[in-house]
Formats: sequence, structure tokens, C-alpha cells
Amino acid sequence: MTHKPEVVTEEKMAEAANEAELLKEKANNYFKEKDYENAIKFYSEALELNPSNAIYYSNRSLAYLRTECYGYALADATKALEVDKNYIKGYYRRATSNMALGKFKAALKDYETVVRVRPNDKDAKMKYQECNKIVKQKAFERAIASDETKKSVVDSLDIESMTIEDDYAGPKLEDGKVTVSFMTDMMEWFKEQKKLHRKCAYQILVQVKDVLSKLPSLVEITLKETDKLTICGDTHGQYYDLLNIFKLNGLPSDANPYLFNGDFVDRGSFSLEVILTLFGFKLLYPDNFHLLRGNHETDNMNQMYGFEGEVKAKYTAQMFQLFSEVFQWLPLAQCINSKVLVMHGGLFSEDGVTLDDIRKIDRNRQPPDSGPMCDLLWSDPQPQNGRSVSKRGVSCQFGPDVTESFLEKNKLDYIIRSHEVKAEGYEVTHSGKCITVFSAPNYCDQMGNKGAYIHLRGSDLKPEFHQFTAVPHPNVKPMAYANTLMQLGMM
Ligand SMILES: [Mn+2]
Repeated sequence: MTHKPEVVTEEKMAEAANEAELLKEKANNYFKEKDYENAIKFYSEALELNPSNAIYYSNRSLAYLRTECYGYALADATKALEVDKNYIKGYYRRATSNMALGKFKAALKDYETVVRVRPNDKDAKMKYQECNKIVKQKAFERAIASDETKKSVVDSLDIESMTIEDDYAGPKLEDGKVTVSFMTDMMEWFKEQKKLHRKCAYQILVQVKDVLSKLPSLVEITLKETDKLTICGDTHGQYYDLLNIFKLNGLPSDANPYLFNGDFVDRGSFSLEVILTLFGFKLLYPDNFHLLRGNHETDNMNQMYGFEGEVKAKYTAQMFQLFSEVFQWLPLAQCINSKVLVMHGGLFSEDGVTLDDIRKIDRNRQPPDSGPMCDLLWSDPQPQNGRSVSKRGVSCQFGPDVTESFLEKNKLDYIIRSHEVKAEGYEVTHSGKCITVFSAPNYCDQMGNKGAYIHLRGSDLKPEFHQFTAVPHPNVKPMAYANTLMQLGMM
């Protein structure tokens, strides 16, 4: 009888711990190479062998942050603190996840903890102060918002009396109208990193607000037999890649219609150039140039991911306010020939949603935390049936059965959505019923992905995919205007 179970178990545990360490090293190396998918895979394997290591959770949390899975990142940071409540990095990670989710008060609490434990840590103090500033600012905004019914920036502008200085050599609207030559000149002007005169920017914004506010929340269009529509996914401030799309696929026109499926701004540091170009084309071809709202056409995202900072740097806070008003009027979904439904995020947390429910959404607002409007902007498909908690921490993930029953109920063929970076620029899932298209190649200058756009022809409505790669851009890094907490958090 030489059987000694305790000793064997202990040895096995030590062995498992060693093996877990090796897996962590492997994951760290993938992380350094920015291969976050593999990093997550090996941190997960390490955690299977040794689930009581706070560092593994914390490292995986950072990898999730990088892949925009803020819900998972938050769960891992929380887990790290459960395992070891003295693990300071865990508080940082949890704070960053909460910041990314727009939960500033929760983030502040964690920064407070760090500052209390490490009163001499300058970095912690800076982060605490920065976060505190945001919380106070939000409270202030809420206070004045409830004071009076919110006035439009448009009412306080006197565009007519804005003068364009003689030394301004850039494009101007013609008799207050966007024209083809204005658009060509503006795109060229932006390409040279020059600034559109603020009067022209305001003219575009005021006019586009008027155009968008007249559209329904669900836009319905009909493609004739010979018509061809180009659908693009996220562009995220990658202006030079947007110009490349027009070079490859032709400039927008009534004969060359486009649909841009949200997330025009944030992350990329040429978001103003992207959005003014898209808004310009909307004014030029209101019936054949379509824009849908993404989860980044919102105040919370713009505050964290750069657009607000960029508008304030290049123009003013007031202009950002007007952008915010305009974004609230972007439609939420578009239906093509009553067969193909396009939206930025995806389908719903609840069964039984109809096209009529989408039509009825009162969209002129910041999206709520749940419900159909939130889902349209935020959800993601998943391979398994049913629904799951979102990796992002907002809305849900929906399976092929959810897609199937939604399509059946609404007599649709398939959906096209964006919202997720894909290596090939697009992905076909749910037996061809759910298509993702993403048009920001080499996303954030580091993901190495292709971009894609889709051609849909009226004759058969079959998606035809076109891929492209990133083109060079001037030396301004992505997130250059993002909140400093986000920049640090993303490092
Ligand atoms: Mn998105």
C-alpha cells in the first residue's frame, strides 16, 4: 500500500501551476505581437490550470480591452480582485473597463481605492483627478439639462454674419449649397490636412440636421433591377481609407449610391474629415447617399474615443454640441426591397420585434442602456443558438436561431451589420443570414485586417464582397484626441 493521494495532488498542482506559467508567457508574447485573440486563448488555458492567479485575469482583461470586449474585461478585472483584493492593477483594469463603458462613477471608486492605498503614486493621482473631472462635468450637464428644455445650438448661431477671412483659400459652399465641385475641392483640401472654414462646417451641419430629421427611424428603399448599391461598414475616422474606397468604387452620385453603416467617427484621428465628407454627400444626394447611426455616434463614446476632443481641437465645444444634435437624427436601420435589413449592431434582446417596432422608435436621443434602440446599435451575433451576455457589456449576443426567427417573422432574407473588426473585412455567419461588413482596414493602425464593402444589385440582392487594404496616412496616431485615461488604458 504505497498510495499517497495528498502528495500526488500537491505535486500535480505544482505541475499545473508551472504549466500555467508557461502558457501565460506564451500569451504575453502573443500580446506583445498584438495578436490579442491568441493571447486571450492562452491566458484562458492558463486559467483553466490555475484559476487562482490574479495576474492571468488581469492580463486577459487588458487583452479584452484591446479587442473592445469591455464586458469581458470588466468581468476579468473583477475576478482578479476576488482572487486578490490587494492586487492594485486589478483596480486599474476595472476602472478602465468601466470608463470604456461610460460608467464613470464606478471607475472613480476604483481610482479612489488606488489613491488611498498608494498616496504617493503620481500616476494614480492623475487618473483619479481626470476621472473626477468627468464625473463632475456629467453631473453639471445633467443639472442644466433638467433646468430647461434643451435648446438647439442652431438657435444660437448666426451663420449669415460669420465672415470668411480674405486669406482663406479653401472651398466654400456655392450660394449656401453643397455642389459637386465643392465636394471635390473639400476632399482635396482635407487630404492636405487643411481645415474647412467654420462657417462652411456650420452650414453643412445645420442643413444635414434638417435633412436627417425628416427621415424615419427605419429608412426603406427600393433598388430597381439595374441599380447597384454599395454598403460600407465602420470607417472610424480613417479618412485616407475612405478616399481609397471612393477611388476603388467611384465617387458617390445618384448613379452610384452608397450606404455607410455607422461608426464614422472616433479612434481614427481624421474623424472630422470623414464626417464632413459624408454629410456633404448626404446633402448633395439625399436620396442616394445613406447614413445609419452607429454606437459611436453618441456622446459617451465621443467623449472617450476622440471625436469630441478632435472637434474641440479643430473647432469649438459648441460645434461638438451641434454634431451631437445631428447624430441623434441619424436613422437606425435601413430596409432594401423589403428583403435585406441593415443596421450597425444587430438584432434584439427580446423575441418578437417587428419592422414596425423599429419604425416607431423615437430616436432623437442618446441611446438607452437596453431595448431595441440600444440593441440596433450595440448587439453582436454569436455562433451558438440562443442569446448570451454581451462581451462588450452592453446589449446582447444573438445566435442563428434568433436571426432565423426574426427574418421569418418579418419576411426578410438576411441582415447586414458592421460593428466588429474582421480579418477579411467581412464575415458571413448564421448560414448566410447574418453578414458583417467592416471598412476600416488595419483598424487603429494595428489590427492588420482588410476592409470590405458590399455590392447589392436590385436584380438578385445577392451580396458581392470587395476587399481592400489600408493606404498610408499622415503621421497622426489613432486616438490622438481621445481622453487621456483611454489612451493610457489602451497602452
Ligand atoms: Mn460599433
